[in-house]
Amino acid sequence: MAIPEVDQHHLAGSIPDSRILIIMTGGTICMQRSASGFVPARGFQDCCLARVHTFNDGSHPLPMEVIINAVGQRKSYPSLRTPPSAYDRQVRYTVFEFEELLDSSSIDAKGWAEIAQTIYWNYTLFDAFVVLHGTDSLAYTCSALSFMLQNLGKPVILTGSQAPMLELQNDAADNLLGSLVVAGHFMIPEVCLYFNHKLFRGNRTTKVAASDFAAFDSPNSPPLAVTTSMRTHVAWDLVNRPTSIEHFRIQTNLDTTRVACLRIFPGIKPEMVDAVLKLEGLRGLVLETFGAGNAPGGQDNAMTKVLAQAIERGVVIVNVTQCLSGSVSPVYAPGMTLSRAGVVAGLDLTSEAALTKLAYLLALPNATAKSVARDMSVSLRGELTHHTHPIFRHPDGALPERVKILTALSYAVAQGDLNSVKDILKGEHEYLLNDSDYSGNTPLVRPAFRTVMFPFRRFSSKWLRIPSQDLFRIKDGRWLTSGLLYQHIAATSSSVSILRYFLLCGASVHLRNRTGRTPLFMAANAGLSEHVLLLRKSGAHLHADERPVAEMQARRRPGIWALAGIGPKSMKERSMADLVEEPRNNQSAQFGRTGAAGSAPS
Ligand code: ASN
Repeated sequence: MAIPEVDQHHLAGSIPDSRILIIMTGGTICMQRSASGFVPARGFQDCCLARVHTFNDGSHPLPMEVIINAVGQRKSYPSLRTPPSAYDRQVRYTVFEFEELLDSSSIDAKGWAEIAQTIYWNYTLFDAFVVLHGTDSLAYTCSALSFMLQNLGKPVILTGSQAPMLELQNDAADNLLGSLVVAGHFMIPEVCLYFNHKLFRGNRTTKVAASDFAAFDSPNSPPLAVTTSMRTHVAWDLVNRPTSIEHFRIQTNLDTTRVACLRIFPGIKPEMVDAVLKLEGLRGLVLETFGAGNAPGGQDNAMTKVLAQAIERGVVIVNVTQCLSGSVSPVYAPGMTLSRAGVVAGLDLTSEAALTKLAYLLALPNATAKSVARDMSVSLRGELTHHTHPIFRHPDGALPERVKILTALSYAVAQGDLNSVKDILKGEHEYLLNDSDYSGNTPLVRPAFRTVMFPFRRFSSKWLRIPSQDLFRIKDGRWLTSGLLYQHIAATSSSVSILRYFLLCGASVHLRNRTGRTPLFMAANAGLSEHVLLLRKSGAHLHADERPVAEMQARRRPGIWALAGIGPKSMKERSMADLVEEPRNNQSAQFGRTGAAGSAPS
């Protein structure tokens, strides 16, 4: 039997490729000159990428299949492979172009739904998604998608450029390559924006420059990652992860036609505000106020009355600041008056996030003005800052201390001892679970020895054999742990409750170890049906590269592999059965993954 293409690559000694779907929506990045100015042009992969060595190593990989509609129709697209990165990994990708390529000033909720659906249909076929988009409305699209994609377990990175890829001097190549490297190497399961060497949480961004290459910023939230020279430094303690046992799903019907945004200015007339608030059908208004959330007027002032009457009629009014950074807080009398009138404090939401969040919340089934007003001040996807959130930082611990902790943890997992696991992870050590990536994102210790013996003198008299490559990697001369260890060991641990605990703490079900195996594969291979079911419930699926091997295994043990998603239906039918499942509109579930990075369930 022919060895699958990816395995041949694997046998050559490299880390398995990452598979990325690039979704092209338009924007300057793909534009060409025309008589009427720059306009989007088709054929981006052939024109702009195939001839450039950094985007094409010339290895002619097989085509990639892309699902192009809700009934699961697949189409093959030519794929390209980047040369190996500094982390010794190659990224294989294909560009899927939307039928109509847009200048992003024309995008609306329909375009956002198209992006969300394309990701949803292709979720199990790719490791990550890069969306190419114009910069004008990019921050709005990032914010909208962050709410539309629920229980997201894989990276979705949006980017674009200020100058087209085909211009001699451009930022397009750097932005796209940086996005591919981050998406293909680091498990950051959020909707992000990559621009000018920085990765931002998408719903915190705003466009700050009309033509500078440093076009975006996220003034109230530090970047999630920064690329310097050949390395990417991820702020793992800031990364949000899904922390509920649920599938990825989408909500596409945003109520954008009944929300509006109004900027207060000195001398603005109450009648003007009233006219906006009385627009037919209006259900939500983002009010951009001065400083810490102040607007003209006093207690019995006409402006305050206009706002209070609208709130009485059921319009949700959200107060955000016109300032680039900082939060709305009722410290001054005018701000206090607004909140007494029922205006919701949007804290440090950007206008883009406030507007799209309103549209999202208003479209939820059973949404009321009261529920929307309440949820506008709560962080759903890290879009605003709760000052009470705990933040777990990575201490620059010396190796021996970390080894002790890790060794104890591995031992407890291997023994199925949940109480010890909780004890070890408690408090400051919870950051360990967030310190995970696609194995190989930094050079792993790749010694000749496949396993390492760790002494447990402090914890026990025993020694433990652990595959070294799953334990440590070295980054900039420092030893760091790989979170892979826990998911993978837990997937085959005798205790399913440890696996559940890790999942509720935000452990990723999609990470693969150095041999390209997911926790689901390992659990199925070990014949652990309860573990397999729990992983599937949490959105785990076999990686496209694992399927050929899994299908062979399924001939011997069909039962367990059927639970993992292989047969008795054909592979195609089964993955489609997963995919076409209607997104559930379970409101309580929407808020299941909102905890701060590293926050653990009690
Ligand atoms: N007008 C362009 C767009 O948003 C601007 C850009 O992409 N730099 O599509």
